[in-house]
Amino acid sequence: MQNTLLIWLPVIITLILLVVLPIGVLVRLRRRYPETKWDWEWTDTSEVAFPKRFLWGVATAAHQVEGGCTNNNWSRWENGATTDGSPHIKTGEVTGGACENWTRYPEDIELIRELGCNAYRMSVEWSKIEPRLGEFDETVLAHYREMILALRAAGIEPMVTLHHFTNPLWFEDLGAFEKSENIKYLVRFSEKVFATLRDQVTYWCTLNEPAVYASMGYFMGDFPPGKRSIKLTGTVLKNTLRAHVEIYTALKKLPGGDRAKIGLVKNLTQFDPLRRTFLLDWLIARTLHNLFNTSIYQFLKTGKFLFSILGIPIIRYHDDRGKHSNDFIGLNYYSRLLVKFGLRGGLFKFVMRPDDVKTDMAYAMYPEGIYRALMETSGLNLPIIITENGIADKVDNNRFPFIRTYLYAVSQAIKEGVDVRGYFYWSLMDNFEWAEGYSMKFGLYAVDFKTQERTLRAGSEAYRMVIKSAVDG
Ligand code: GCO
Repeated sequence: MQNTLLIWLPVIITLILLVVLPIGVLVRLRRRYPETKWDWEWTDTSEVAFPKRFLWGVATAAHQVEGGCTNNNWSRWENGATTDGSPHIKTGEVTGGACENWTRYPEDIELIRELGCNAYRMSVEWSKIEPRLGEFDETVLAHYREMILALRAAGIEPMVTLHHFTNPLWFEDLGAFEKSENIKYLVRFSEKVFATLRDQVTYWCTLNEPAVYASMGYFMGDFPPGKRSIKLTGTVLKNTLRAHVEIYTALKKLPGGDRAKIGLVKNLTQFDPLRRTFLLDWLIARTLHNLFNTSIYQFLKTGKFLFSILGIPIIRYHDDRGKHSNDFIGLNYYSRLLVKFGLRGGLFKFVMRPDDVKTDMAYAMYPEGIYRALMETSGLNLPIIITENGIADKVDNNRFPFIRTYLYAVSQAIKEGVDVRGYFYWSLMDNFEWAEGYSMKFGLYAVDFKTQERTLRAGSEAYRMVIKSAVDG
């Protein structure tokens, strides 16, 4: 009897380790993280309901639309090339005049009104306001104040983003967010802008997408400064979150700070396993989701930031103020990424399924994902404002169904009790899409960059219709 046990024991242990345990883990993972797929053939996307006092907006960012952003980390990056000589911007373009929104903003405000929008999210360009360390250009601040007053005069609620990926060259050359001692410069800049606009601006976004800024600039290397280090990525992400807390704390102390509604803007991209019965796909997907989504939400919930891989901590940081650093959370949502493990090409790659409806960017439409993102974000117990959602669609085939299906999914989350206060479509008009140059057409209005003519796309009608029916009731 004892010999039989000794012979069979290793076999039993092996079976448990290689079969029973993995199956148990898979069952738990599939149950805890369902993929959510709806049958759109049988869904009436006109069945939507939104709160009466809802922000219906469009979003842009200074560097992408204004023109004349010539002294920041991106203008230098756009004129640079990788070690093999290929340009940093895939199309070889530079921002240049962009949409000339710096001078054409009165016309653009009219376009916002014609959509039926009551809100507009924009950013202010740090390198124009503070071209040299400590030197603030009052004419630039006055220009932004004129823009805000014009929005107000048009009955449009402004939302101002203080940091949207771009840094003045002097800040970049000091090491930007690689060094925590540089955070004070962004705080001082934020206080200066707040003092200029606080009587007109209620909604403030501190930093746009810290995880995208950190991962694209310090891990993928596709954004400036083009570094590739997981440790630096964690450090920069930590310091951008510290900057968010410091800005929130500083602005709340200023006159008008108590009335201001201030929040961080988080891009939530789900990382899902391509093969839901394959543990390695799950392992990588959950690791990426924890690094770039959960680590930030945990900090905003608990004040504890843990940037770790397979339980091995890379960066730890603790600041209890993190728990109380938002009056709302800005959510940017586009899609999810399907992860496929592979030994070739760096352990994993992002893939799409044959039946996916592809966008012009390297991801597919996935309206159920904004529902999932809202449910996950509601765990912060904060009002949510969708600060970006849109599609790059040059031929305008999918813009109409994109808007209808994603807004249906938002409405479903609201029906289930998620506190959504507004929705800003990305973007008002075609603009400079960072490393993609001008190739990606996100605009509700197409822009002819030779003539600067704006033309409303047919697919954009969906947004006007939804706003009209929501506002008219
Ligand atoms: C971002 C930025 C925007 C982009 C938009 C489309 O998420 O990268 O906030 O500036 O242009 O999201 O990719």
